[in-house]
Amino acid sequence: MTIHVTECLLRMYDQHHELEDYQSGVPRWCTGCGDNAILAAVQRLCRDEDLRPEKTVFVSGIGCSSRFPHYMKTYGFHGIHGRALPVAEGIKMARPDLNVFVNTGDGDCCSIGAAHWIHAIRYNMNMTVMLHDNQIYGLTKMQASPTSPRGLKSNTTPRGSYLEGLQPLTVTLGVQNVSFVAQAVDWIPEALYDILLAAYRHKGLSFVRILQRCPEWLPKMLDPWVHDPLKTMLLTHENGLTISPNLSKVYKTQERHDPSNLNRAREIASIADPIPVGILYRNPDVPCYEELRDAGQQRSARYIKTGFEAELDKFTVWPQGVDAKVQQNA
Ligand SMILES: Cc1ncc(C[n+]2csc(CCOP(=O)(O)OP(=O)(O)O)c2C)c(N)n1
Ligand code: SF4
Ligand SMILES: [Mg+2]
Repeated sequence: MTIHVTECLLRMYDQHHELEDYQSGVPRWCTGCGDNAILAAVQRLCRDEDLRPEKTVFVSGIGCSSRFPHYMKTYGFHGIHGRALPVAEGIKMARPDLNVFVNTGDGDCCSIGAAHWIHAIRYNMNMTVMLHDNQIYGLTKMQASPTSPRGLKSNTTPRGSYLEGLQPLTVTLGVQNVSFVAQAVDWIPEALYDILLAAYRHKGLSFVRILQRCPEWLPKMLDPWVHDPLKTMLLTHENGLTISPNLSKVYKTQERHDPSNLNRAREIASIADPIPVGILYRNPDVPCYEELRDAGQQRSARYIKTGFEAELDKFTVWPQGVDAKVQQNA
């Protein structure tokens, strides 16, 4: 097949995307909200990986962070509180060819959506899940979330929360079929970008917990870590995150961690101080549910209609005598 030069140029033009091709609207998040940094990293990733906007979908639940799809010029589904993951799985099942991203808050994922979270890890469908963990319910104005630290005073815990915060990484790493787990922080954009890129490129469900600042309700909570680079532990490895000399100069607390080591990943996951940043676990060999099920096979409208009608017919109350006639003709 010969392709004309103009057609070739047109195709190249069509396939190349700039940042603006992914930007939509003006984010309504508060100034200094960590969600802004996550959005910037994701838009850069889409541009650099040249993701086709019409082949890309962002799914969210409800919360400040769940406004994410509105700011991406791609397909999006701003869903129901806690239900981002099953919606994303449905999309992936019907259209495995799409790039599926999920943006979920700590309330959305770890509280009301906790059951879906566990099963989504087990199903291991190929998608990138970002947990925007600000350790509070932001949108509904400051209720404690499962990841809130012990002692946090909030509208639902006026005397301080009684329980230690749930650690999303240890939970995820404990689920059967887990295939990719990483941690990032919104205030180190270079590492955030590299981790999201590795997550996107992983085949399977990649779960990235991002510690995200909420200056509106918890203005100083993460300050000790933001202002003291020694309180961040970069996880480096040739099969994980390789960091630039500049970043290495600033963040001197480092551990060489091989992401294939699940036991060490589980130990690292429970470290709260210093905050581990990097890829904790990666296993590219875990099968994806959509492949096990041969998802996305094109079925004709007629095939679907016939199957649907057959299902409904099971519950039909036929007038007397008709039943036998139907059976004769069946
Ligand atoms: C079924 C249901 N229950 C409760 C709510 C109220 N609600 C909306 S957002 C939210 C919490 C959001 O917190 P989080 O997921 O951490 O997101 P953030 O706003 O912090 O980004 C709650 C409880 C709702 N919208 N729907
Ligand atoms: S309330 Fe918190 S999480 Fe919500 S937009 Fe403002 S800073 Fe961000
Ligand atoms: Mg939250």
